[in-house]
Amino acid sequence: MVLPVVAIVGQPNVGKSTLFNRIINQRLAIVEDKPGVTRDRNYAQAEWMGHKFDLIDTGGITWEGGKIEEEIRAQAEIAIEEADVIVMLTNVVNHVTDLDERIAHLLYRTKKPVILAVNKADNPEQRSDIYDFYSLGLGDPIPVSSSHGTGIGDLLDQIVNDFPDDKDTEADDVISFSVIGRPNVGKSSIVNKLLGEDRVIVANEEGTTRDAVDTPFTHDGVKFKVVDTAGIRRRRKVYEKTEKYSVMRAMSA
Ligand SMILES: Nc1nc2c(ncn2[C@@H]2O[C@H](COP(=O)(O)OP(=O)(O)O)[C@@H](O)[C@H]2O)c(=O)[nH]1
Ligand SMILES: [Mg+2]
Repeated sequence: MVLPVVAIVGQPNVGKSTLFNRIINQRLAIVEDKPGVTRDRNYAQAEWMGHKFDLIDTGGITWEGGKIEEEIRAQAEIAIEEADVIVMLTNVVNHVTDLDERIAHLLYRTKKPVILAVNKADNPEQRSDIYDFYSLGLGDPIPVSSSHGTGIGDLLDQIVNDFPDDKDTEADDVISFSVIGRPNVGKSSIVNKLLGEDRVIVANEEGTTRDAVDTPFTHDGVKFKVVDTAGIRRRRKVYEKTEKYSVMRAMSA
């Protein structure tokens, strides 16, 4: 399964690598007091509330002797190209800087969701000092402290909320099941009855072909996913294959 990609961008020293390590719960990226540290570990898989994703610390993609402008542009380009959700990280200690504004301008080009997080908001005063960041035009700033771990849950909630549906992994509490059986016994009709609507194509005629459909629904507060299997095939060969596939889907669902 292709996972959603989340990229962290921001000027040097705002805490991108600290945030990256915090989210993945490991110290893979090198955190440095000096800006421009090279050879960070850039990619890792992370998970929040059953949603898996790939996280990129774009700030690790620096090169020796590279100009800061070039690095920032490269970060933004990687994020815009590769990410499904972009986190722009700033910090409350520096307030809004020229570089923040330049990064924000680069990110205006994308239609992808951009979340603005304000790092180093270690205490309540700093957390209430984030209103300047509205001027970046990227929506509500989320205060976080990557070194203390505060605000990270709110940020992650927002991140997973912005995942495109087709790449989002389900939470673990979804019960998946399939309805299997011979062609034309009424599998699709049963599924439609369960869903309370005609969401699955029902065909009376032989020769109707279509693929399996995964349909999520909620009943009594419990989340289900019904995998409706392909039904009617005209030729025996195809039919056998389809039924085998249906059973396989049922076992792996
Ligand atoms: N006070 C404070 N310092 C932080 C926080 N996050 C990172 N730092 C510090 O900021 C410096 C730069 O962090 P780093 O993650 O390397 O920044 P990057 O260049 O954006 O990757 C390091 O000294 C970190 O310890 C935070 O939430 N609060
Ligand atoms: Mg870094």
